[in-house]
Amino acid sequence: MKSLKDFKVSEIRKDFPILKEKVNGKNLIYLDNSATSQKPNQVIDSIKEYYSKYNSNVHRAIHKLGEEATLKYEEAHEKVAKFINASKEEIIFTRNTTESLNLLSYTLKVGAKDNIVITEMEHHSNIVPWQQLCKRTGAKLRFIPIDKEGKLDLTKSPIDNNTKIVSVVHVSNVLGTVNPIKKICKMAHDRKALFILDAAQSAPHQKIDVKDLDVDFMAFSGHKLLAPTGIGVLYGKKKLLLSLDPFLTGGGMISDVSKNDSKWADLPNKFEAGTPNISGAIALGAAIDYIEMIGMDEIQRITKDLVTYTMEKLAELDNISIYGPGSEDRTALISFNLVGIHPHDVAEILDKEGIAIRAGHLCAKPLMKVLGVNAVCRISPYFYNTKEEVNYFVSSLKKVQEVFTQ
Ligand code: C6P
Repeated sequence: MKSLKDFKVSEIRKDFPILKEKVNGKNLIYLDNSATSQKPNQVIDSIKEYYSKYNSNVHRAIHKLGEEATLKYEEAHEKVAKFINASKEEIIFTRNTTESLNLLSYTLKVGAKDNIVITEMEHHSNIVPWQQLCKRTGAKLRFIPIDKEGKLDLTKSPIDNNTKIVSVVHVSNVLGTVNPIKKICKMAHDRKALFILDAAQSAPHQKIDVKDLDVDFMAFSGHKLLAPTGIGVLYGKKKLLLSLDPFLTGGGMISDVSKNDSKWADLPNKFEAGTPNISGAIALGAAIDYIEMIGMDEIQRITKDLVTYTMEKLAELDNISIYGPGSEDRTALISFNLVGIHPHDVAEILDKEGIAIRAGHLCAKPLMKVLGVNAVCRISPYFYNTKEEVNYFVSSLKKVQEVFTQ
């Protein structure tokens, strides 16, 4: 018999048209939400509405359509600001987490005697920009190591008086580990270093209060939280954003231009050069409305419950390695390997069953090296997934093992 909660999920699923699709002749079971989430009708409709009813540029036009587009675009800044407890001028729209982190790596200043601290569990987007900054300036890149469980070993933190930037992932896209951000942020601030949070994997799953965490900057992507691709967010404390030079220059980000000089526009426009992704920003606002309608606490509860359930079911399998900590310290996702079977083979066979998971190095090659593997399989449920889907996934994994042991 269906419980009230199951009923609610079945209602929620009706909002996501793609979940009715067949893949390889089978019902789609989408378990790759950490790569990108699916989109509800409310988000898809908001894009259609923009293009069919008030498509126009923002901050430029005197006409009615331009006014409406500008109003909705500004409203999107406000919704994102409220979502993370920031103010509107502290929200910069970018393309994604990667661009937000690059913006910082090109605008923050470090010198040859300084160091930048990240961790062994970072996504390439929170490694490569800092490597490049170090190459440009002579600064050193240092890593907080992970322990055997897949948690950060803060007793071995390299943060010192020469650390200028500490940039850390909130939830690892490989291990699912939820890091103790308040604690690491304080460690950075105690040494007068800036703290940057990569919230790409946490923003879709939990409430984030930038004031409570006291992070200086935070980056996340819209596409992992129900919004379209091509819209991302950089949050920054107002006084810090005011102190930085702009990243990209040109139209939309100036207050005055003469032949030889320019003055910057107020925040956030100073960091939003050129025509922005207007429909993407509006759709991100619609995605936030949807998340708030369901309730972030409820989303967190459903996903956490699914992750815990999946961990229990996977424990029934022989010859499986699961990476990262137990359910109490993780959220959102589970990476694993079936002994003797390449992750790409696992993903390919599951795909024939209509099940979408991710397999590969997950854009975290340094972490793969620490784990002693080249690749992993990853399942990442979201609040519209069900235990029935998890059951089918686990029984299909058992079949994969049978195929390879024949
Ligand atoms: N991780 C994954 O399947 P972009 O591509 O800019 O929207 O997000 C980059 C990024 C940054 N940090 C973390 C922790 C991430 O997980 C990601 C994206 C996807 O794991 C795509 S590789």
